[in-house]
Amino acid sequence: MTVTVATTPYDDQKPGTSGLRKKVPHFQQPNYVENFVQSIFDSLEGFAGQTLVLGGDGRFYNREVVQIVLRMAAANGFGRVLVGQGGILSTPAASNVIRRYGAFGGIILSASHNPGGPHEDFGIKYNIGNGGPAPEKVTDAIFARSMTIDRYLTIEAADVDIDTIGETALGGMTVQVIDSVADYAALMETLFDFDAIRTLIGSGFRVLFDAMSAVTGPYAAEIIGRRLGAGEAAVLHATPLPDFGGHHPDPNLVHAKDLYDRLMAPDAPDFGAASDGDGDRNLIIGKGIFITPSDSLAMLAANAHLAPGYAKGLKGIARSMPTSGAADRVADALGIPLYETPTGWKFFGTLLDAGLATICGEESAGTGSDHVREKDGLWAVLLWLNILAARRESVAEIATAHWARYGRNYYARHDYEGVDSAAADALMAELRAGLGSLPGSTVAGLAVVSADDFAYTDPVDGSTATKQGVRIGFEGGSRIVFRLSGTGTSGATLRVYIERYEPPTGDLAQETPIGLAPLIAAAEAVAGIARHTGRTEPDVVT
Ligand code: G16
Repeated sequence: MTVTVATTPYDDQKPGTSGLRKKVPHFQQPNYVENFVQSIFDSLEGFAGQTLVLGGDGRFYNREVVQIVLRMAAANGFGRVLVGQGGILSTPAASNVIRRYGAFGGIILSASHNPGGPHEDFGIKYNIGNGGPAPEKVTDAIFARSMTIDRYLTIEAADVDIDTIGETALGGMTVQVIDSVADYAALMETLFDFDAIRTLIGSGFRVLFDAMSAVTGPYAAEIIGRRLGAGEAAVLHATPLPDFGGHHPDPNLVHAKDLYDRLMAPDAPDFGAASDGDGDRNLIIGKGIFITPSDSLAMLAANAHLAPGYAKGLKGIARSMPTSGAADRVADALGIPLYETPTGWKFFGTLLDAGLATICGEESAGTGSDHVREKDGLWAVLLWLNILAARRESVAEIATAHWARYGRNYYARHDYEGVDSAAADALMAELRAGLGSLPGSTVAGLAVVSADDFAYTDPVDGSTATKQGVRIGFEGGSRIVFRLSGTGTSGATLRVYIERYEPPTGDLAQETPIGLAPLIAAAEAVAGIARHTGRTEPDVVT
């Protein structure tokens, strides 16, 4: 029986870069989850009798929210919900399920790479029928509705068994519990040459994948461990835990340091990789060499034709603005367009749907293609393995040859986390106010040639996004970008992206911090990071 429950709005349910992310106790406030979910449903039209996909990264509170959403979906008139077994679906797997079964949309429960647990982070995100994150016009509508909401709909019913594959009736709706891995693994088999990768691994090539006690464990165990024959020991931290074992499931050099150390050791495996909480990010480390996400995008794009799914070539490449220009050079060489979008995978959706881009990537450890509408951690790992199997060269050899041909974009991102929001806003405001006078000036000895605040017009639907990051260009093609993260849950996170291009004839083997030192000094000089935030060092460098 449908029940209408009176509620009052919360004023902080504005989705960020990727859905609504808050601390668990924040989500546990009375009606907080219900308000947001009802605001999603109230912003959509035409879903009566349709299918919704539901799953999450298994973090603390996942199972409880699955039950809340199931009851509300039934009350709101969905015909069927496809839910991953145990409430588990990686973000790319959820995107695939939405597309494969022609679902109306999906709700993904995740705070991505943020830590999990009773006092850590949780998140709710809505994806549309193309399988991708809701575009801003939808998230704006959800937020607007959340500000006026006065009731939500649910049904009185016991919890559904979400651990057993099969169908259950819930009110007038069917709940179908599906295998979390099967459809995704089948999709990967259509894109990559599993035989060639199996042969590579069979010949003694050693792979180590760190699932970081997060959602990719079961996916990697099935695909890398079983189907590709690397064995159980090739997948570290393979069991998803509600608190990710107390770690940040963030595949970067800080939080995946153990993996990094193992790949730098004398007896290192040939290839190391990791993925994040919800399985959409990736970290790629070859024996003795870390590949930055921006370089990984460029190298994957340059070699993608070696995988069966991309043998016909790429239609275009898209990258977020702060991502380095390494992929631009590959697009140039391939004679295909390069699209520069704001940060947020949602901005790639229209380009992928319109067939303008095949491969997309972001500096924030995300790469993916038109096979789904999310970035995809395991996909990137498998494409790398396919390329390694086809070229029979090491990661280091592939990277060195790439730089020798295209030049190298030295790149680092400095994150200042948990900064006082007012201080971070003041820093950005001051930067914006000074943009007009920067070109032609010199900062810490470097000549500024351009300065602006990135604005974007989507070439497909004409939608616009402004204030997407302050970028300062220097003579010789170096660049610093400043923006505030849209995914944090406490205070503000200032991101400073630093890039310097070295042509093929230049020094391609510098240590990155040394290569970037003059720009790091310029970032401080132009933005007054220490003056505004009190911080003299970033918390995380990636
Ligand atoms: C999300 C978005 C990405 C974005 C990243 C960082 O990733 O999907 O497109 O690059 O956040 O965003 P920000 O710099 O605003 O924190 P994820 O993996 O957290 O879902």
